[in-house]
This record gives sequence, C-alpha cells and structure tokens, in this order.
Amino acid sequence: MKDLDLSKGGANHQKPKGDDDVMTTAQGAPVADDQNWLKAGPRGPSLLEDHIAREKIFHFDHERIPERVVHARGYGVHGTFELTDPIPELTCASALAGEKGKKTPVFVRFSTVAGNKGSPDLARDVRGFAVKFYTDEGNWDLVGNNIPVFFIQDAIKFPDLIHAAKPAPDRGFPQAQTAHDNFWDFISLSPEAMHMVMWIMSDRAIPRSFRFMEGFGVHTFRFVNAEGKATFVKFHWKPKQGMQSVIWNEALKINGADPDFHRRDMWAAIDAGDYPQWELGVQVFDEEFAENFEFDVLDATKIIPEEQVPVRIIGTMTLDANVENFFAETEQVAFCTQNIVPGIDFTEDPLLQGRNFSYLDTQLKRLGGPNFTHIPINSPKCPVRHFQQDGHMAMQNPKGRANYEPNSWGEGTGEDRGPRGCPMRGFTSASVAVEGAKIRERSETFADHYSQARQFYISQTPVEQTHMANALTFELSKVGRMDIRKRVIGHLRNIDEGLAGKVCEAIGLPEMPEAIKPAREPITDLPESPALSILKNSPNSFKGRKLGIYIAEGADAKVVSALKEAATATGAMVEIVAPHVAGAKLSDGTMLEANEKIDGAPSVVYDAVAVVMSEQSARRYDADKPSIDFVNDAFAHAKFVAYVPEVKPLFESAGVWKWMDDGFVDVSDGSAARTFIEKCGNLRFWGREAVKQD
Ligand code: HDD
Repeated sequence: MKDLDLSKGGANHQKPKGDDDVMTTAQGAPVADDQNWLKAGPRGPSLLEDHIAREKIFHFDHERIPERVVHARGYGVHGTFELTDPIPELTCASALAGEKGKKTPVFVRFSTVAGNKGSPDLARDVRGFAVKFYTDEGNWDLVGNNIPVFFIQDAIKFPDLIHAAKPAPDRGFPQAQTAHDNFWDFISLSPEAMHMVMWIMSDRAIPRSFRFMEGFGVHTFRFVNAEGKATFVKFHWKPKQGMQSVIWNEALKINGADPDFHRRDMWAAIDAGDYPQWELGVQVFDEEFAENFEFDVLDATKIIPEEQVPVRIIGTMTLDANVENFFAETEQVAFCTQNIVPGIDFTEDPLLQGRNFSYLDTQLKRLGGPNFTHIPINSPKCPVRHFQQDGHMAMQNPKGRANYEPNSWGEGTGEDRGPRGCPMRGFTSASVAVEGAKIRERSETFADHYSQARQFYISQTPVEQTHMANALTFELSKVGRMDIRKRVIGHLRNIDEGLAGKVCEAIGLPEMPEAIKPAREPITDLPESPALSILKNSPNSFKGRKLGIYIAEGADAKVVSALKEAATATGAMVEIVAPHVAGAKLSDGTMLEANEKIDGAPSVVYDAVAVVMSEQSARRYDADKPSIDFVNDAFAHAKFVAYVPEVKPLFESAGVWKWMDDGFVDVSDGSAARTFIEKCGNLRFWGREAVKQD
C-alpha cells in the first residue's frame, strides 16, 4: 500500500509488471493514461480528439443488452451429466444411449420469472431450471421449471399471462410479485391456471436454494430409438441434496438481508467444493397409456403422478464450476426449446409448439443477430458444418468457395464441397400421422381444471396446507378489487371447500362466494400423491445446510468448537456471527474472527442457529434489536436452536425463554453438539408451528 500515489487522479500510481500487463485500446494500441481525458491545459476543455477516452466511453455506453422478457434474473453454472443407465431401446440421443458412464458437459441457468434483473431472489415465483447439454450430436436444451405444470395451455396466451404478472404498466409496480390486481384478475378468468396456482401458493415457490429444488421438463416429449420407434417421455430432475423451502415471513426478510441469497448460495457451495447433484429421471409411456389416462398428456397443466408412472433414473448431473464471467456466460446463454437432437422430438403440446417459435425469436432481439451460436457459451462442442454465412458478428464463416448446394465442388477439383444431409445419422421427426381442419379451438380433453389442483392440495402435509392458505390470504389481501378476491375463492371451492373456507375467513369475507361453474366436473377421488409434498420427502440430513453461530465476548470456546466440528462433520457450512466483524474473545482468551456482524446476518439466512455467549454478554445485548430479532425469528421460523443457559437474559427479552421446546438444545455439555446437529437433519421443528396455529 505504501507506494500508492493517488496524485494526478490516480493515473500513474501503478506500473505494469511486464509486457503482458500493458493496457491497450480495443484495437491493441498501448495506452499511457486512461484516467485523464486529453485537455487543452490542465483546467481547459476536454478535447474530442482523445480517441482513447472516446473509445472507453463509447464501449461503456453500449454495455447493456435487453434483459430477458421473462426469467431476467438468473444464475448460471457449469457441470457434467453422467449417464448411469443407458436407454438405447428408447432413444438414440447420444447423451442418453451411449455407454454407461458417458459424460456430457452442461450449462444450467436457474432463474425467477417475473422480476427484473435486479429483483430479489426470494420472490414468490416459479424458478426456471434450464439445462443446455453440449452433446456430441448437437446442443439439446431442456428448458424447464421447478414446477411440473404451467399456468396456460396454449402459447398464444403467454403475453397476456406475463403482462398480468409483471408490474402494472401505468405505475410500474409491484416488482417481482404476483400479489396484485392484474395477476389475480387474469388468473381468476383463466380456470386452466388453477393447478399451477396451487403449486405457486405452496412452498415450492420459495425454495431455500436452487440446490434444494426439483426440476421438470414440464411437457410431454417424444423419445425416438434407432429403429424409429417413438415413446412419450416426461423429464424430471431430482436433487440429491433433498428438497427444502423457506417460510414466507422468512422470504420477506431474506430479500432485505441478502437479495442475492440464491445466487450467493450456489456460488458459495461450488466454491467450497460442495457440488450439487441432480438425478435425471424419465417417465416413459406409450400411446395406449396416453389414451387411457384421465387427462390429456399434451396438456401442460397436468402431471402424470409418479405413483402411476414411476420415474426411472438414468443419469446424474453434477454442477462443479462457477462462471468466470457473468455476462459472457449467464447473460449471453441462449436457451431454445427447439434445440433438440436426434432421438428426442416434440409432441403436439400447444404450449411447446409456441415456445419453439418464441425462444429463437427472442435471442435475435437480445443478442443482436442470428450468429449467437458463435458466442462460446452457445457454441456446440461438436463439429458444426452448414452453409449459413454472414450476418452481424459472424465469427465462424465456412471456408472455401462452396456456400450453396447442390454443388459439384470436390468432384475431382480438390476443393471442399461442404457438408451434405445424412438420412442415416441426421435428425428425423418421429413419424406421427396428423390430420385435422384448421381451427382455433381448445380440445375438450383439456377441460378439467380442478381435479389435479385438488390432488396437489390433499397430498400436502397439514403444515404445507396451512402455508398455502396463508399464501393465498397474503396475495388476495394485496388485491384491491373485491370481485377479483371473490372470483378466486369461487375457484378454490372447486378444489377444496376447507381451503376456500379458510381463505374466505382470513380475508374477512362475510360469506362464501358462489363456486365457479366448471367447464367439466372435477374428479374428486383422485388419490393422494405423496411425491408432491416437500415435507413427506424430507432429506433427513443437515448436509449442505448452514449453521450460524452467534458469539459474543466470553463465549465458551469448547462449545463453539464442538458445534463447528459436529456441523462440518455432517457436511454443513458454519458461519460465525458476532456483535463486531472483528469477532469476539472466547472463554479461553483466543480471538475468534466473525464472518458477519450481527446486523448483516439475521437468523433468516441460516438453516439453524446457535447462540453462545457469557451471561455478561447476554445482558449487554438483551436490548440490542438485531440480537433480539436473531433469536426471535429463529423461534418464529421453527428453526432448531442450540444455546447455553447463560444466554437467558437475551432469550428472555426476545420473548422465547418460556416457550423453549424440543427444538432448543442446551449444548453447554460439548457432546450435545452432535445431538443438536442430528436434530437439525429434520431441517425445521414443525411442531412449533402447529402449536402456534392451535
Ligand atoms: Fe419460457 C425464458 C421456462 C413457457 C417464452 N422460459 C424461459 C426460461 C425458462 C423458461 C427456464 C429462461 C431460460 C434462460 O435461463 O435463459 N417457459 C418455461 C417453461 C414454460 C415456458 C417451463 C412452460 C412449460 N416461455 C413459455 C411460453 C413462451 C415462453 C409459452 C412463449 C410463447 N421463455 C420465453 C421467452 C424467454 C423464456 C420469451 C425469455 C428469455 C428467453 O426466452 O431466452 O422466449
């Protein structure tokens, strides 16, 4: 630091270390000073002549590209897909039909849908789960979500859906929220959205982390094998880390404490070598099943319950590298549902058909021309040969004279004639007979909008059902128009009278609105599907989760180290929180540095917390608002809490001392730390929520 000379606008304080270190213009010409604009005298006007300044400002002026019209906020990571159970009998797609252990590089972008690029991560929203497989037969994009169904059945409604969900056009708010009139107006007039509404009002829409959520291809696709035989398929990503979500009140607070919570979590896990993994599963079924199934397999508002068609696991995806440049990779990656490879084909799902137009089209606007496949993140990693040429930013124009076909170059001329289509290896559409008069009509088989919505609701645990009722209440309480609130409850009555009643009461309607007349009578006896609940599929492990230990002066050193040891041994991360970022002096006189100051690390950013300090410190901080909130929120959000008895003054002023239940563990005897971490494997002490609700 001592040689830093900040005079002359800081321009000359650092010298290049060698030739490689010399700054140049974008044209490669060495630059002497890029901190002072060329002027007519030190106090004179700036000269337009300064080509270095102009180039710098010109480039800066053009740094932004249009953000994605949906899914603007996202985070991308690299990884590998490993095939564990090849399925050549079903598909000739090389990534899925190759030898066991075959590896295919992938790039995955997770996102929220409604918010802009700078919106907070914990919005109540669907999460995008888009995977680009760089297969040796071309790029295959599986552009899915963390929810297996969608709001609408026909792509032509997508602009309406998104207009309604985004900020109202006159006032430009609310940002990244569905809790407003426009959204619920549209939804309540689109009964097909009801199944999806159940999912977004569930905890699935507030995941704890991208690492702890499932992914779905949503649509029914086709597999095609080497003999040309086609089968239907739905794709599933199952997180090896297990599923986990946060509580709504927690989400609201996380958005304030750390709006980057999800991207930071992913970055930190990969940076620490704790690589998240998902299993790729397929639900495969034939025409006969499709014909007998209660719903239309082409309808993206329906699932096929896993209990009806089991998910067969065929591979594992490991995400193990963060991006090196966010813009070049995460921002410029261009997913297109039309990117499929031989062995995979579309179905006639009207949502998928429309998507196949929209994605390619939008990349032209976003990335500025047809050559976005020349950008490294979008380039296939297999050979690319075609006669496409020129256009903005062309970087891989074919060489030689032949830029058309048919041509006779190469016939003894020694020149490259360019590529030719290959019926044996090339993509061929599944041979499916289609006929029909041109018509703008929705199939009758798409008309049941409530049965699976009900199935989803009854498959949840009581805790999850309560969260759904609370979410609906929150959202409808933000809707100004009474008729819209009533219409939503009118739909809920077709799903579950109990749920409709709870929401009706919670928003203070004096009487239940009339049920909406369904287009088709719902099937009321669909069985529960346990696979749809997060809590019924809890991982029972604290691995990959985060413990926050709040320490202050005099904290018992043995207890702190026992907690750290027990947490790390189970594969969890630990952060030390203290009143000062410098840390605190422990009972043995050592100084323990903190990762965070208490004001910046409320308990909402941890999966479980511990509070370890001397009685004197507990008295010192018993009127400190961030300290009180730390304890109080951990209690309110049903977290497991480790403590030592000396913290009583703080816990008393946080109002939790007399309510301490089995979710609290006294760890003053160091060996209890392990018991505490084992308990944390349950992720939450849900019993506490149940008591509060009674
Ligand atoms: Fe979409 C982006 C997922 C319906 C039009 N969509 C986008 C992304 C995901 C999805 C994950 C972000 C990709 C990325 O990270 O770059 N979209 C879905 C799913 C849908 C769906 C699972 C229903 C099953 N989408 C859908 C429809 C349309 C679009 C019906 C239009 C008719 N989606 C787009 C888009 C976006 C997009 C406008 C914006 C940015 C982009 O494509 O690259 O074209």
